[in-house]
Amino acid sequence: MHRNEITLSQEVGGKRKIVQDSTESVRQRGLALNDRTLAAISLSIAAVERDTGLSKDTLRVWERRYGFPAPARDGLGERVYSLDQVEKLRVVKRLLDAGHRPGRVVPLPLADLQHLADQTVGQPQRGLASAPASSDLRANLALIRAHDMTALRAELLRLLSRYGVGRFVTEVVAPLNLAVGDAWIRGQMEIYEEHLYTEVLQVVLHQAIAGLPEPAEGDGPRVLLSTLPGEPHGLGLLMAQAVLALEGCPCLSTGVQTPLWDIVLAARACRVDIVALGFTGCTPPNQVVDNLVELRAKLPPGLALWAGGSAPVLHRRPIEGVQSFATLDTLPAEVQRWRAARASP
Ligand code: B12
Repeated sequence: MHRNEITLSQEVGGKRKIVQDSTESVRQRGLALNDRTLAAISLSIAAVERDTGLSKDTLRVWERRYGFPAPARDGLGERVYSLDQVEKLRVVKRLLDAGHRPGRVVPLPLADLQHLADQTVGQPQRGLASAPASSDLRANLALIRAHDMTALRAELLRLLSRYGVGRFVTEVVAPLNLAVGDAWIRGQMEIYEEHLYTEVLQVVLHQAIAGLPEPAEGDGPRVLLSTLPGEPHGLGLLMAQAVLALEGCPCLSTGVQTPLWDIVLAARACRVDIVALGFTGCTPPNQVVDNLVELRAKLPPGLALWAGGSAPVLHRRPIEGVQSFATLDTLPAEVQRWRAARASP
């Protein structure tokens, strides 16, 4: 069966009819379906695994440990899950991805889970309310939800030319990222919509960077940007690259998930002064620290190692030989500091 496909059994003209459908389209057409039809929808454990990203083992363990999910059994004694249970599992999965523990979230009723999702993202309009161009951002969010990527690109390019690269990155893109992430936690945005958004934003940020003057020969610091394996988020990195390029730094990016040893090789071959990495909370804290300690030991002592992003561990306590950045605001001053240190004998 195709991904997310489920079995709908409907009574049609007195006969039982089996219909294959996806949970996505059932959700979208939900209002058109009557309660009897919805009650008849059931998913196999394999379909639930595909739909939620929760493994069959996890589903069975939770059933034993927390009494949820509580699947019915079909004629063959196999587990079958109602649409309501799958909806709740999707919310649970989002909260787990955002860092909550199963013991805390799985036993909660759906209303409490939704409340927890709201608390997890903080203020209801976190990203939007703080942005000077909040009405523009609301419009951009609506374009993502409408899947109008052509209009989104045009709108972002308009904001880029209105605010300039620096303000565009910190005042338009940063709050929009927060708003998109929050919408996903709340279940108002799907992962494929995050992908659509990322693709458009990458094009616009690359265009912004390409439009900046080339650094003069001999300008520094030369910066190599990347993320390590396990960290798929590259927008923070691209935003950092835009700010660095605006400061006149020659930048090289290997994109996301470059093996540690390749970063060492690239840093040496490209004669960079700084290696700059991005981390979100998706990379386990121990992995962040271990990787940074290992990389620090493998890089020449004179080469700076910068680490930015929302991974909490970066900002908890300093890692020797690593400079951490919680936002992009301090980046220009740090570039100046690097230049001043190089200029002084
Ligand atoms: C787009 C996006 C995706 C895209 C990424 C595509 C890509 N090529 O980048 C896709 C769809 C692939 C994705 C996947 C996932 N994502 Co995602 N994603 C996002 C989103 C909306 C923006 C991504 C991003 O790059 N953020 C990172 C940067 C822009 O933000 P930042 O870390 O706060 O960094 C700031 C500064 O620190 C600085 N900075 C960042 N890096 C650097 C580097 C340097 C050198 C410097 C100086 C500064 C700096 O710049 C930023 C300024 O705003 C965020 C929402 C958010 N709030 O960020 C979620 C988010 C990061 N994703 C999240 C999650 C949970 C996931 C998934 C597990 C599930 C999902 N949402 O699909 C998977 C990961 C799968 C895996 N293999 O691990 C969570 C992480 C939660 C946590 N535990 O911390 C977030 C925060 C959403 C949320 N609100 O929960 N995601």
